[in-house]
Amino acid sequence: MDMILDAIKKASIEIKNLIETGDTGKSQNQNSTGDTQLKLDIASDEIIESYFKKLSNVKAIVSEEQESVIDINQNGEYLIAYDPLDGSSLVDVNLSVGSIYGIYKDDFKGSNIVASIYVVFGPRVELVYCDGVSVKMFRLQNGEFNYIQDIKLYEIGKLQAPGSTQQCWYPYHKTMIDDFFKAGYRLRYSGGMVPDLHQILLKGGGLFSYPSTTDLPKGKLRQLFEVFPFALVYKCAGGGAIDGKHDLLSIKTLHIHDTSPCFFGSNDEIKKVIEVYKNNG
Ligand code: P6P
Repeated sequence: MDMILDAIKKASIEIKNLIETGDTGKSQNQNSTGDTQLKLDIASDEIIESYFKKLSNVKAIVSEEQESVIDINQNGEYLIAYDPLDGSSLVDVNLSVGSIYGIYKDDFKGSNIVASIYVVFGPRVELVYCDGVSVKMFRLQNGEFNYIQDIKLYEIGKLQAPGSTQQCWYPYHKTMIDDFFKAGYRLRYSGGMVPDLHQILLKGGGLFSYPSTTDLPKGKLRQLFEVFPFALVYKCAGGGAIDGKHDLLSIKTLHIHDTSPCFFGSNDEIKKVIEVYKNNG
């Protein structure tokens, strides 16, 4: 795992430089889910893939920016699914973005995830590593990633990050979101999954939701390289991660670009979601 972590650190330093100086324009290409790819998406993906291709312990990789699985080394121990630059369109308005990595063994599915890493490119570059037990944060300082702290969630939080288009929410979901705000939760939503989830973790708790909606019944966020990596982080930080009814790491993956409705949060908030969704959705 150290070789993978080291490769991600080196790739992240190159991606940081790319964000600061690269072309943020659109490419002529679309990714597998039909999103127009930004030049930053493609360039970040190329950087990461170039590092992973050198690792003897990596069997195959899956990227949000590429249609199919890429075989690396048939004797490799690990499978990696990654989103090279999630929320890349936010770079144009100078908001934080991030990379997300899920490390799997034997098969690309939630129950086989063994570690996750995400990197936040914001005022500071921070890397969070979850080995399935603890959640550790590192900060880029003078070219090195230095350990800063372990991350733990309180049983209840204060922040709410309600994703997707509100007009497409089901009534029971809208009522639940409104009830959290009536209880005094503060709205914290930038449209970037990585900084939005990182903020809730560092502030001790709350709820991030990207539900099933009338326009996206299976949600928007991808299982292998967005949902499952953060599900592992939130569970290891002492919180929960569900699709409304089930533990996210127990759901089935039929295709490498499958999505899932998702809720990440402190235990008290997750219990409230389960209460609302047990008779709905
Ligand atoms: P919406 C960014 O495009 C992204 O994939 C995630 O980073 C983010 O949480 C979500 O989409 C935002 O989607 O529909 O709320 O704008």
